[in-house]
Amino acid sequence: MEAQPKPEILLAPGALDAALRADVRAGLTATPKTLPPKWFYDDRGSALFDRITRLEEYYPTRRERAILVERAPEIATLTGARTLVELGAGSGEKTRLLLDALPLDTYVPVDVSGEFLADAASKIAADYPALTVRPVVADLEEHLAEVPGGPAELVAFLGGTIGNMVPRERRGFLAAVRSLVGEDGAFLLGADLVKDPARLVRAYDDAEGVTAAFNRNVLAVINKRLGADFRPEEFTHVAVWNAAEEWIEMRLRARSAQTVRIAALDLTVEFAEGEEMRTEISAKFRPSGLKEELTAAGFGIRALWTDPDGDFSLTLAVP
Ligand code: AVJ
Repeated sequence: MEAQPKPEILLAPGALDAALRADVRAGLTATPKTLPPKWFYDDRGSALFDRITRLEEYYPTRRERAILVERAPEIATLTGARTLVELGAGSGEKTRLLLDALPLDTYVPVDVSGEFLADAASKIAADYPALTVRPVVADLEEHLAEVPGGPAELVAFLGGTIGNMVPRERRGFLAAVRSLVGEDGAFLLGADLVKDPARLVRAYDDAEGVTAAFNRNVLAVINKRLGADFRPEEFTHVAVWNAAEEWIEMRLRARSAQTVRIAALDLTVEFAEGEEMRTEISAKFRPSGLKEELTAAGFGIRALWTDPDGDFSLTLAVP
């Protein structure tokens, strides 16, 4: 039996808590109010996201998996990667497609949630006994430069999470990934594509209300971690397509005028009836734009694959 992989922790103690406080204070005192999507993912939020990925309306996970199933052998031949660094390591299901296809000796899952990571890493370690698993707890916005890798590594950022960043954030992030990849690595990026707005909105406003519960859960997270008294059921889930920016926006709309107290911040916030607070952007891309952004960050495009319906993309970028 392999020893349990022990996560390497790049996050300073208390750093996440400080980031949550700073984000909530800045977001709730801004006009319009906003909250970053990063805080959706406590245990309940992660379980709700997991349900989202299996919804009929939410196509990205299935489409990306289909591309991976088809292209994993090519990714293996084109990169010959021995180390896989996975940024924002998911629940591991798509990861396994890469682990099965690549001649890896090391897998480095990187995630901000230590518990989630330790759990996912030990499952992988148990199923791939010949693989060295080195989980790293890190904030992707802060610690990319310190993530350990190795020569001939493949850095993967799957799921379309790049869509959570605005263009300026993407520029900084892609530049940091470019440094991480070095001169003989490669970068595998999953990104959702622009399509019929009605389908996009449905993917973010499902009939069962799972996405609505996921969206409201951020209020429960703030209640629990910062002693706030949000009443999540007093907020309506809203998903809109912003055609100018080409992103989906999720918002929470106050059903009534209300006052919310955030004890840990000594902050009181007023909501007007109908006031909307943005909780997530999920940018959708065009292949041309993806290529431009990657090229601007210093990458060359080795391949850009989509599923047969052209819904989702997987780009293999190289130095
Ligand atoms: C995990 C950021 C890729 O943007 O599609 C799913 C999150 N939000 N439904 C996405 C999400 C609402 C998801 N990402």
